[in-house]
Amino acid sequence: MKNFFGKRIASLFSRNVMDESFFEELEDTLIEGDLGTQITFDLSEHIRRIVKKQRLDQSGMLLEMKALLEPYVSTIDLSIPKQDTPMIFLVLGVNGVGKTTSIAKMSHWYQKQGYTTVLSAADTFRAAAIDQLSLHAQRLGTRIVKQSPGSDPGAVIFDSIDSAIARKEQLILADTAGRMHTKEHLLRELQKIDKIVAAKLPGANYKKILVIDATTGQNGVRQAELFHETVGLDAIVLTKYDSASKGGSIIQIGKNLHIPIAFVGVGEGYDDIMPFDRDTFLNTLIGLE
Ligand SMILES: Nc1nc2c(ncn2[C@@H]2O[C@H](COP(=O)(O)OP(=O)(O)O)[C@@H](O)[C@H]2O)c(=O)[nH]1
Ligand SMILES: [Mg+2]
Repeated sequence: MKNFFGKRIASLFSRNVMDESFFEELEDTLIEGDLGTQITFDLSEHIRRIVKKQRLDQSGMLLEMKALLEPYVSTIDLSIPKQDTPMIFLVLGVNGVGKTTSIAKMSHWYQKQGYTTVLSAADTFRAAAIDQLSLHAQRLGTRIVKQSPGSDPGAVIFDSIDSAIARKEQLILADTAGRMHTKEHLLRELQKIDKIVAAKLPGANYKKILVIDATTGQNGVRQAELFHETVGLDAIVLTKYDSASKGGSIIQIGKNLHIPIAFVGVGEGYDDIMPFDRDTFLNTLIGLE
C-alpha cells in the first residue's frame, strides 16, 4: 500500500546527519501524521537515545520506531461461530465516517464466507440513510429491517434481532445515527439501544464497533473517547485508509483506550475492506518496506 506519510518518515531516516534539525523535522512529521504530542515525544526521545549509543541504518531505525508503536496497536478477529443465535454488530460513529458503507462491505465480506446477514436500518434520523442502506441490501441480495424515518431506532433493532432469531440468520449489521438534534440526545439514544441489545443477546454475540475515518486525525481520537465512554467499544473499523490518509490517530486510540481494530476500509467498493493486520499497518505508517 502506498502512503505518502510513511514515505516521508522513511526518507527522513535516510539522512546521514541526525542533528537537531533532523529531530525537529521528525517531530513535525509525527505530529502531522496525527500521532499526538505524547507519542511524538516518546518516539523522538527513543530515537535520540539510540543515536547517542549506536549507528543504525535506515531500516534499523524504522524497526526501532515500529517496536515502540507495536504495543499500542492490536487487532480483533471478528469471525462468527456457526450457531443459531445471531451475532450483532452495532456500528457507531459520527456522520460521514463511513458507517453505512462499512456495513455493506462487512455484509459482503461475511456473505462471501457463506454467512447469512441482515441489515438493520437504525439510523432513522435521516430518510436518506434508510434509502442508502436499502439500496445496499438490494445490491448485496440480503435482507433489511427498516421502519419509517423518525421511528424509534431501538424498535428497529428489537425487530431485527427477533426476526433474525426466527429466521436463523447469523449476522445482524445495525446502522446507527451519527447526528441528532444534540450530542446529548444522540448519546442517550445509543445508550438506550445498547440496553435493548444487551437484554436480548448474550454478550459474546454483541459487538459495538466504532467507525473512524483515518483522515480526521485528532477528531477521531476524541470521537473514540466519547463513544467508548458512552457505550464501551469492542472494536474499531478504520475507513478511508487509502489515498493520502495518515492513520496515526489509531495509535493514540490504541495507546489511550486499548480498543482493537477489526477491519480497514481502503476504498468505496464492496471489496475494499480487509481484516486489520498490525504488521502491514505499521510498516505502511512508518514507510518500512
Ligand atoms: N475512499 C474511501 N471512501 C470511503 C470509505 N468508506 C466510506 N467512504 C465514503 O465516505 C462517504 C461517507 O460514507 P457513509 O457510509 O455514507 O458514512 P456514514 O455517514 O458514517 O454512514 C461516502 O462517500 C463513502 O463512499 C473508504 O474506506 N475509502
Ligand atoms: Mg450512514
